[in-house]
Amino acid sequence: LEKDALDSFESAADADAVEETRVRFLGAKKGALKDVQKMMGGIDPSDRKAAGMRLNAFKTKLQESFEASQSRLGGGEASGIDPTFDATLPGIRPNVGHIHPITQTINHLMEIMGRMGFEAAEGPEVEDPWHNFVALNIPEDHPARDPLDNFYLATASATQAGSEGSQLLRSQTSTVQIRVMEQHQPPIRVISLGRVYRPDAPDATHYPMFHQMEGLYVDKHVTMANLKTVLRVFATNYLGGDVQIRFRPSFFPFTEPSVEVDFLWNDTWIEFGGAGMVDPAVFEAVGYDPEKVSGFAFGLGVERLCMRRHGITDIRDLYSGDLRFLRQF
Ligand code: FA5
Repeated sequence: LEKDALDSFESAADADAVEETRVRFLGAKKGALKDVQKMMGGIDPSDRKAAGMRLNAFKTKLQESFEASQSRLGGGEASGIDPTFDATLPGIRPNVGHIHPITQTINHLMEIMGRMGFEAAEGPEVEDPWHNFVALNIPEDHPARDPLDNFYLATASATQAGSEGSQLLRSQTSTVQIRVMEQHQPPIRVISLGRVYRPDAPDATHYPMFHQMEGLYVDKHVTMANLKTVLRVFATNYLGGDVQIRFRPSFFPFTEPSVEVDFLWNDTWIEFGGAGMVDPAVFEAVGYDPEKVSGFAFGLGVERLCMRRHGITDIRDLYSGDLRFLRQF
């Protein structure tokens, strides 16, 4: 058996032959060495020790012969390839990230509004009181400018929070309306999607940082009927044909008349945003003639839209960073 085994290892011409020989002699189940081991049980106990030693020596010899043939053929440990490496085992899937549900929502909203001819516009998140308040007809003593309701920046140049030279994280995307109108003449048809910040206590529907979709349409003879149609078409496209939408009279300093926009959700009306006809004072602030143009504007909460569409019941889930939640989108 020994000669047969050693000859076989020596004459093996390729890795397959070496492996075949290994299985034949050293195989854990049916190898010849196993048969010899089984015979040990029948040996007289007084001879068993000597027989065991011989068997071990034989096993080592076979193992050495096997390794020698492996390295002769350039395989095995001698070649630096881990002999336990198995190329057929399934691999470990790398963790690949994906787009956050709010970014997905933003892309979707831009696509829907784009089909209605609205182009995307952007503005900075750090704003001055002119764009966040003054040009939007929000006077100095208005409660919306209260330092307790805004994140004013503690910059070196900042004078008193809320006054002329101060800076703040924008509290609404309506700032972009002003920036667009300052730089372009009508007709204007834009949307702006971005982050806004308010020191609101987090609960199921509020977060201190959230996103708004601002819309602005300025032309000759734009009416409230146009506003309602655009918002209805938008809501049907994003939330489905069966969505119910309601306009409630409201007040914003930068629109007149103003409405609040509600969608029916689980049998309750939920506020999604505000809208209205651009106030003549806003047109004057950007140098437009209110006698010659009219327009509508709206600002909707992006998180609430995303939540309504996907049945998310707590806004905080969106920002928890919990992968079990995020992987669902
Ligand atoms: C405004 O911010 C106005 N600028 C909207 C507007 C634009 C009116 C243009 C007229 C013309 P309001 O403060 O109501 O309005 O906020 C709009 C929406 O933002 C809310 O309806 C709500 O959907 C969302 N929102 C407000 N606060 C939070 C918050 N803390 N967390 C999440 N969403 C919020």
